[in-house]
Amino acid sequence: MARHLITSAIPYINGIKHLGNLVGSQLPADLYARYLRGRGHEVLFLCATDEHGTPAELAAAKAGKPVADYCAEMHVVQAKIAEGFRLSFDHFGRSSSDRNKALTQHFAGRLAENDLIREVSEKQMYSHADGRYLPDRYIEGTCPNCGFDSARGDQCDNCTKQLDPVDLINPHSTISGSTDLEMRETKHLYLRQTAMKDQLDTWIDSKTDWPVLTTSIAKKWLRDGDGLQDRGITRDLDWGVPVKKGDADWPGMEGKVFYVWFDAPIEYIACAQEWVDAGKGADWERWWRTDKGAEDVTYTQFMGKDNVPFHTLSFPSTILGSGEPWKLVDYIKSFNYLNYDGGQFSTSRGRGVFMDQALEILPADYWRWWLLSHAPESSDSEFTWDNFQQSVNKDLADVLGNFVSRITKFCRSKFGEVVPEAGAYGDKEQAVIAALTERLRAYEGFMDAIEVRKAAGELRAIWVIGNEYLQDAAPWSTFKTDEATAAAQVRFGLNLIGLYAVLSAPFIPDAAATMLAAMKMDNAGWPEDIAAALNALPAGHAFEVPENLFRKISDEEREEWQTRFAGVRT
Ligand code: B3M
Ligand code: ZN
Repeated sequence: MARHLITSAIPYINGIKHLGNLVGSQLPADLYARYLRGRGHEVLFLCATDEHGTPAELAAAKAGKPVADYCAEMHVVQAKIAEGFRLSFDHFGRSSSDRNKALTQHFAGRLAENDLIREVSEKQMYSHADGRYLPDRYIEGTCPNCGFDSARGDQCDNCTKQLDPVDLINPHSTISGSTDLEMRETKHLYLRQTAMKDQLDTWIDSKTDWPVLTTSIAKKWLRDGDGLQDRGITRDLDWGVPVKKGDADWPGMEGKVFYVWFDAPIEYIACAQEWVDAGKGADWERWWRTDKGAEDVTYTQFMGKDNVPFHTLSFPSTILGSGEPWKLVDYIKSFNYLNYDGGQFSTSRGRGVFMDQALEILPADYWRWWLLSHAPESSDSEFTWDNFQQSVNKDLADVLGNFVSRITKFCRSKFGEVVPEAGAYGDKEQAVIAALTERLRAYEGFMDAIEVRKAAGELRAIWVIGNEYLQDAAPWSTFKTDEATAAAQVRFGLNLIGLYAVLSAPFIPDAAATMLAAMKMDNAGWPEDIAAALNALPAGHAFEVPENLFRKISDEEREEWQTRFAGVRT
């Protein structure tokens, strides 16, 4: 048994995420957490809402609410949706927690002591129309790196380059649209990432097993062009973690807060403290402090590609620069983008399916299966309603659902709702055991490597084997001439359901729970040995025919949904 710390990028508090966001971080992180738990490992799976910075301020202003109230409400909304998708976080924290405040100030103090912070008097964009400075998302303009015309003040969404508001060409205020901007002198703190360059370089180079997507982005910003830059880590905003050096005031920094991307990753640690505070755990240090047991922990982070620079450069600078024994990430799984029906998901235009809407039309498993089996790993991928309908109707309804329904109903009609006793497994069953054993090892290999699509492919193949067996053995025909053999075939099929439940649970936890409940199996562990697993249900064991596991999506529904989600959400 190993110990695994897993974090998903923490979603911004402003609004509800779309399916593209979900498949880029939280969902695959949940898949991995469920898989590792299923294999008997000790897992701490953390996520939180990212509550500071301009996105939160802008959204609260739009909603006409004080920002703290807005965040508290939206946290509850997001937690509920996460539960709806069966995201099995051990804790869903908040970056605005007191724990994160204290820890963020602590890190800043340590970095200052280690001479990794410099104070800079600099020019910032001041908007006359808005009567305030315009940090980050309060300002948009053309990216100096790639020419994209709506790059934000802190990052270009097109080329992922980290920016400062003053870098933008033709900037304007996103509050008023005003271009009446003036550069004014103000003092800020910079994290001396340049001083960390060699350490980061060596560290990234040592990660030879990381996805190319992760290391290529990291190396690009470490080595290309001007290389790694020092980063401003404070902002002229009201909402955020007040700038302090540990517990002490920071002269000249009164009224300023830390930049949201400075405190957000620190929440990964604070969240473990919140988990203990909530009475769900006893000891957070054994997960996060290498002097307190965390050297045995394997730490995996999940995120979309736009978040990679912050996790490969900025946050490691904070951790390494502190000079304290904090756990560094061991593996970063990053994702490309999921597009929507010939274009992009768009939060502002309401284009695509958002997490709350998805659950209104179909249960979580349908979405989980499609999203994970089409995860944008090696390249961007695309959601189309056609493809979604086909996947659900074929993989879930025709293959898995149909298998479970046929075997249980046939058993009920001929032998009753108990596992039949007669007969023994023969050549056909041995062949299936051999085929499944091979597929299972491949499935485990892909899950261990977090190759999500390939793992889904193996799971589908495992389901298909059962269907083909049933077709070939045809107990309904066998029964006419040889009741004992038919009984053995049915017993084999019923046992396959239990096996499928365990193997499928990381992808489709609700259907898996229904299957286990129907077979009245509560303590089904991971099948180390397929032959043994397919003898788990003894003759005479009672079961129940479950409700249909999945329903099909009709052509009318597909068309209706396609129109409905084309871009009108208000
Ligand atoms: N909140 C970006 C996002 O929601 C950002 C991730 C923070 S991870 C520390 O996509
Ligand atoms: Zn750009």
